[in-house]
Amino acid sequence: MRKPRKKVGNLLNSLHKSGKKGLAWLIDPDKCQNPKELENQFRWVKDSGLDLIMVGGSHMSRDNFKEVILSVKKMAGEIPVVIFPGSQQQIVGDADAILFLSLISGRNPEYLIGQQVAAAPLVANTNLEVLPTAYLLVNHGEINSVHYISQTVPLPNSRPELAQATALAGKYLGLKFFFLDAGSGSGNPVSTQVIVAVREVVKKPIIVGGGIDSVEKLKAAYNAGADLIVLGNSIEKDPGFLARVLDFKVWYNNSLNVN
Ligand code: 1GP
Repeated sequence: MRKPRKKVGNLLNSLHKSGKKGLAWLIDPDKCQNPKELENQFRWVKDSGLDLIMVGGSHMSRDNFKEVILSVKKMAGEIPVVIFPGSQQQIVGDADAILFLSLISGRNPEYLIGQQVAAAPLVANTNLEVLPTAYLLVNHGEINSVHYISQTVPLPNSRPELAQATALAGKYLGLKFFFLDAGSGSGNPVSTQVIVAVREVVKKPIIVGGGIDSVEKLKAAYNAGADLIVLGNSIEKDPGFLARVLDFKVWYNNSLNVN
């Protein structure tokens, strides 16, 4: 088996080390009726400065995962395409990397280790770069698809010390990337207090997503210590939002003087 280049891990680590902020677009394959259309509509993305494209979803009612990955790869050009798997069914070797997640905010063994055991031999047969990632669901108590499907409750936004302890446990377990997610389409994103608390104890890349639908929310998450922000629903609703936040990211990084 060929060893994949550590392209995405290096990219996330260099964002974190430089202080530069990154942006990822999450595509939910279940919402892709026609992947070719997506490819045509977003041809401009390959030259846009977007850092990553993630593909995945907590619930799949279509059998189109590989087809979507292939279309997204064509659209992405040099931008890495990363699988953000909702289950072991979302593993194909045509992407560049996979977030190998453990849902450590939950207490469901199936999402802590069960799916991972089933997925590991499938991943080993690909050239996917594996990104060992602590996955923490955090929000205002809303139950979104991801909570329902995983049968776990989110960490409360109002208790940053619980998120901090959970992230610290992930760090001591050796996980290398940390994803704080409020859940797709969440009414409230992960609180800045939670991001700050996790940032205090984790000197690794922190990815934040869920319910970020304005430049103000994006900026607040960056200021709190997020290295990479993931946007899904806001781009589905308004594709122009992607271009606006990309402009903002350039402005923000220039203002930090870390380029
Ligand atoms: C969901 O973090 C992602 O897992 C993105 O969420 O769709 O709310 O942007 P949104």
